[in-house]
Amino acid sequence: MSAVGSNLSADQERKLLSLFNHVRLHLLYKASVHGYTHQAFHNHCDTQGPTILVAYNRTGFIFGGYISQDYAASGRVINDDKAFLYSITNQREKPLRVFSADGHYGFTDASYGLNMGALWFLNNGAATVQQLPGNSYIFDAEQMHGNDMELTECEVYRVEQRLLEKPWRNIEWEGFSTKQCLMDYIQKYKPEVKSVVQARVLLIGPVGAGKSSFFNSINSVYKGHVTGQANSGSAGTSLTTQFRTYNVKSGPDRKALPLVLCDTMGLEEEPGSGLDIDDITSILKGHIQDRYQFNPSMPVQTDSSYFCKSPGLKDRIHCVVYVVDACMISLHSAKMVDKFHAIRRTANRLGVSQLVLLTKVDEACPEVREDLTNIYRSHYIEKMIREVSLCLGVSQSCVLPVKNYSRELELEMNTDILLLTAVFQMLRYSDNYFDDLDLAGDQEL
Ligand SMILES: Nc1nc2c(ncn2[C@@H]2O[C@H](COP(=O)(O)OP(=O)(O)OP(=O)(O)O)[C@@H](O)[C@H]2O)c(=O)[nH]1
Ligand SMILES: [Mg+2]
Repeated sequence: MSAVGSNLSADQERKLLSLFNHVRLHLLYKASVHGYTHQAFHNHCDTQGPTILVAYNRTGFIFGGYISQDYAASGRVINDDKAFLYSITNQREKPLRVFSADGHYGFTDASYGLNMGALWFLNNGAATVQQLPGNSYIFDAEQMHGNDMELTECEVYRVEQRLLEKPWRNIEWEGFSTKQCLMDYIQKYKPEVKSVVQARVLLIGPVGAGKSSFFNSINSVYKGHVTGQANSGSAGTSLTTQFRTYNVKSGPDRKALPLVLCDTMGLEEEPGSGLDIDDITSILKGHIQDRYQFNPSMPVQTDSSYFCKSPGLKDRIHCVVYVVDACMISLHSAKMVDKFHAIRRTANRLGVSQLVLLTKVDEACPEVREDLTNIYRSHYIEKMIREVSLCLGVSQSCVLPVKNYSRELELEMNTDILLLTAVFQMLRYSDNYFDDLDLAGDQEL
């Protein structure tokens, strides 16, 4: 909703939404704020696509019209077979809905307010509705508005589809065969450099973004049930305080995958708290070893027993993954964004490939929570991917949405497919790093 507040109660909104499939409402115009005038109405409502007008009266009815075409003050009769008049009251659970009698007429798009034949809203620049019974829409006036034509408020909302007609990124949701193909690819993956047997992927992100949960989720997929080796949960500050390099074991012989997931302490805005930028540089270069205890007020010292003085190529980070909570993107402060940029500059300088993992997509979008295969049809997730790519300065193809396991006990096929697709991309991006190496240099490592 915009800054101007809606008058709809939760129950009225629920009933209004029940007239549609998977939509959300965006308030465009509110008569008590913008004025009961034609100009104000058209200034706010023209060329907005599908809209619904919501009129309120003292008798407790909310009623109005939905049109799927633009307002444009064209003076023309608009055919719109999706248009309807409706009415909602506390007394009825189901809204009343009336389509035009001829099945074609929608509304007359004139320079005054909404004219739907039988009902004209804001026609005379006043808080009243005019009625021409039987004109295109046929209804009982008592049922429509309780014969109360005086309005206490009038709002217009843009009706936004939550789901795109077609997914914008292709993913095979074929179930077992897709999951097996991805698992096999990951298991058989070999870095293109002979001194390296495992791609080393670093997970970095704000506190609580889902870094440890991502490792747990991948580990769960290969274990066959949901498990939680890495501590995950919610605390004011980062729950993870050590640098951890996790192997994922697979198959009956529990052989380690050619992948190491490196978990870190969460980033925090304030200097001297959370993961330190100097520590990130040391991790990227391969200096910091498993179980190093981060100290936010001081970076790793070269005399620490966890400091590796001459790391090999296998110890360096081959792909950095920024882990970002899909519900928090617009809430990140400028300080946090600056931290991301500083890390990106270091990773760029060291030639490390970078990806973004967008977590908690189930919390961010109800349609995705209901069915994960809606992920690339969700308007909201698509918008978040655009926002995060702009904010971090990466291309949208680098952003991988996932749902981590958080409250489930058993695996779920589509969750696994999305998680494994993310790992697949991490290995491909690690290959970019190896491709870019000076192989003569690799001989020494
Ligand atoms: N619904 C949902 N919850 C998630 C998801 N990922 C993580 N969580 C929950 O978010 C909380 C934080 O997750 P963690 O994995 O501990 O986050 P972290 O990034 O490791 O956090 P720190 O180590 O504290 O920096 C936990 O309660 C998780 O269960 C997700 O994709 N969906
Ligand atoms: Mg953690």
